[in-house]
Amino acid sequence: MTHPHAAERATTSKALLAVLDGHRPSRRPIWMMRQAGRYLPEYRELRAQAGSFLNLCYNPELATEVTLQPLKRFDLDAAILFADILLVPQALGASLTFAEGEGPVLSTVTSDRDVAALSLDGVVERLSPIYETVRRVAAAKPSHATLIGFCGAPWTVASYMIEGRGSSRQNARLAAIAGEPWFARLIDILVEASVGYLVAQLKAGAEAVQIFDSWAGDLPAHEFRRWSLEPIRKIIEGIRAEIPGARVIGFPRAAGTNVADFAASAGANAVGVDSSMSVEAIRRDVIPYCAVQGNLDPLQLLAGGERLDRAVDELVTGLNPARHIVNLGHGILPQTPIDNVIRFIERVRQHDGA
Ligand code: 1CP
Repeated sequence: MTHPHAAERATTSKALLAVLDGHRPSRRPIWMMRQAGRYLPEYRELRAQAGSFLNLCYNPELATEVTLQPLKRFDLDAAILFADILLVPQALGASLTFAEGEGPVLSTVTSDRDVAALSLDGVVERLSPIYETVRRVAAAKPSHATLIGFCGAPWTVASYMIEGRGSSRQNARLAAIAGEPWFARLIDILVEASVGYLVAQLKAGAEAVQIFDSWAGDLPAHEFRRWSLEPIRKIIEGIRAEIPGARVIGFPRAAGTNVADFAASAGANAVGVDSSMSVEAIRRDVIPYCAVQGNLDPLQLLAGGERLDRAVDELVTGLNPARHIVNLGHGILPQTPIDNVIRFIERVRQHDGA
């Protein structure tokens, strides 16, 4: 049996999907992590209107508008669903608030009893406003743009659940390294919830999904394999058991020399890499296995000027366009001047057809 994307695979004119499928794109696909966000005045306005960040996430009408804001201003190849990785723990039963200027605050999970209190029952359904946003964006976005859904990777999400905030990962690292049984169970729960959540996003119209492991760099090598790579590999396998050919981007941020292992065995169509990785290391560790996404330093984008042009030139000329999704090494910073974003995208476009 041919899989559902078979026809599209051969003929897609969407640059980002072409690269995920291993083809040469019509132009270099570009998007930016956190492209919908505080550096845009129109985001800040809607965010104020919604009252809180979580209200914005759960309001399909406003979340759709926010998702599309960067595509109205810039010549981008993807829209990323506006939501947050911490909605999954909330749907599992954790309490979640975003303290103004402080970031997320969650109830903590540090024992068998805390893990037993989490509920996988109905978790996918509780996130249904998110799928409504996906459906609306899929219907409204420009046709050349790809809609990317996402979730956090089990390790990164577990670290927020264990610490209750984003500032430290000491207790989470200890639980992982000590091999606590409740920690292993928490990871399994997050794998299962993430499969259901991403399958629902794909069925609602997401054309690819990204799994963010923002804190993958905190794990020593063998723990990385066990708690970052292996759960992500299982999520990808679980998604494809339901949706054969589903396209997935893995982002094991700051994983250093573990990136090669990840690229070879996670099963992702592309691997996102942070800005510390040189073009030579990307060619050696990622390109033999899959496409790469990245990795301009967000501070280089913020700084702008001719050095930004040179950094773009080095990145783009160093990588085969059939294997490269142009992006940052991490999320765009709120202070980034909009003119620098325009300059970045124009500079990449100058290389198309060259
Ligand atoms: O006040 C505000 O407006 C909230 C700021 C904000 C935004 C715009 C947060 C709070 N989350 C988001 C949206 C978001 N988060 C998106 C969708 C939009 C897009 O990418 O354009 C995505 C994909 C995320 C993912 C996310 N949330 C990650 C993984 C990526 C990364 O940046 O490493 C993480 C770690 C979070 C947690 C989170 N959400 C928000 C904050 C302040 C934090 C904590 C970050 C930290 O601990 O440093």
